[in-house]
Amino acid sequence: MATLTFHSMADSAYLWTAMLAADEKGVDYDLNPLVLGSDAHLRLHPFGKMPVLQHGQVVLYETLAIAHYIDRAFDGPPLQPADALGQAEVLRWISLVNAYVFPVMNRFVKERLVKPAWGFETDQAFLAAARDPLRTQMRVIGEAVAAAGHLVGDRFTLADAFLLPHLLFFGRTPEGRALLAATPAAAGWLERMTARPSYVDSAMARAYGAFHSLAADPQPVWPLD
Ligand SMILES: N[C@@H](CCC(=O)N[C@@H](CS)C(=O)NCC(=O)O)C(=O)O
Repeated sequence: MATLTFHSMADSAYLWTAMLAADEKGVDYDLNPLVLGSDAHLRLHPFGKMPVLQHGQVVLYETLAIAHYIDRAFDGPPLQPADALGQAEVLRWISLVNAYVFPVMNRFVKERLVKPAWGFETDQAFLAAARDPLRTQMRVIGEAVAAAGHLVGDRFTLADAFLLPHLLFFGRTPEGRALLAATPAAAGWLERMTARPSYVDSAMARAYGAFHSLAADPQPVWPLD
């Protein structure tokens, strides 16, 4: 039996963050697939979100708490700086991903790739309105990683683990590819993150592979300048 169990659907971006934290720490885990909104799911997470972590008797939901727990409960490289400012910067990035990146970048990918593939109509107004926030997000990400190679300082932290799934997905859209090409520091960060042993041949990389068949309409939804 693995040390940790994640209760989640396999393609959850937040699950991928939690798995990445475990892989960076060298902690093994397995996945208990959840049916969204099922009784079993709501017993584990009253708000019907995922992932949920189980470690023996410990059951935790909310990815920030899960990732923090994994970092503190196990040996392995620390995934947060020890100093007050470094920790605050990691928390700021996690907050930024939760408050701005997830609602815009993740939804953009769903509208652009997933909905058409599943036969649902895309919300064009959302796609158009996402342009400016996405440009701001990419600029801020690029500036951060240009400074020392990672979102916070020169080492992998939980901040990187929170952002990676979203930039990976976004890079599958023409708009994401264009913004990455225009932000070489962010593109370089993505390349380095996906070359890490925690990503190569990981459960996350395998789950992400399932999305490779989804192709966005190549016609850009905004000018790719
Ligand atoms: N605040 C939660 C958010 C988790 C979340 O939104 N997960 C998505 C999957 S990436 C989810 O559960 N989606 C199902 C839904 O919203 O119905 C956390 O940090 O864990």
